[in-house]
Amino acid sequence: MKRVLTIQDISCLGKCSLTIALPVISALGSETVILPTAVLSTHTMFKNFTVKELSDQIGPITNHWKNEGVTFDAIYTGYLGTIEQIDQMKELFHTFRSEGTTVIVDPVMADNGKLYPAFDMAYAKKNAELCGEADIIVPNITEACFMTGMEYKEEYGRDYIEKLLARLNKLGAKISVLTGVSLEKGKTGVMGYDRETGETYLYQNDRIDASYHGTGDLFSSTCVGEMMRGKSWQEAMRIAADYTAHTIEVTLKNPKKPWYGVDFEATLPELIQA
Ligand code: PXL
Repeated sequence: MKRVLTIQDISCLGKCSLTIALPVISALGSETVILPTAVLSTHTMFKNFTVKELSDQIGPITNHWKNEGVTFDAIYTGYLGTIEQIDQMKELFHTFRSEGTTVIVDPVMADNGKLYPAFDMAYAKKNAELCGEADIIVPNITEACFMTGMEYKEEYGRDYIEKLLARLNKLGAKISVLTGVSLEKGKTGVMGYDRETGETYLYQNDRIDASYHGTGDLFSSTCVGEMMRGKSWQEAMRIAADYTAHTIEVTLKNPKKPWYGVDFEATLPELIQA
């Protein structure tokens, strides 16, 4: 069985970060080791959320694992809280990366042209450094713009996306994947570039006019789980894009849907069997 380490916050209520990554990656058949970066009462789209940083636990926890001789097939980072934690991640990659380890960085910090409440430009710059250490990065367009200094646009053509991908590629990851890419009216999806093969991959599915919190985490967690099930990065991205869109559709049909996240619990059985 593959063993995945995922490092993100625990938003106790909110269906995002670890409360998505742990069930999804486990359900896809990998042992999922978690390293919580902070505990929040809810994600940061709620008002009055509480936060307890766990930066001081990262050293002792990882030292213990090191002494136990633990190894990982994948290391996947999502929402991190501080610049200091990004430095801690670089050290962690250095400690636990071996030849067979795939490092996936989702530089969670922004969407729809704006940084999330906890972050600033210094954080974005630091996240760009972390992306340089990864095998695969999966930013959305907003995050890619903050990391590369490119202007954020709501309307764009293929040229803009190719330029953004080229700039992302310069950050240093082997594979750069942009999410939320819409190159045709009514469509949305992902575009990726593999610097080793020079291959570009575009996948678009039908755009659903709804924006939900945690869907980026659902996409990334599904990609990680599927790659660990032996899928290529392109196949994993396609499956994850379809699964995320399908889950939004199912959520929209639920008359009692929560505003703060998607009903992935309802769709997970289909993903496992697919
Ligand atoms: O889904 C991304 C995410 C993860 N964790 C926390 C967040 C967010 C997005 O806002 O607030 C705490």
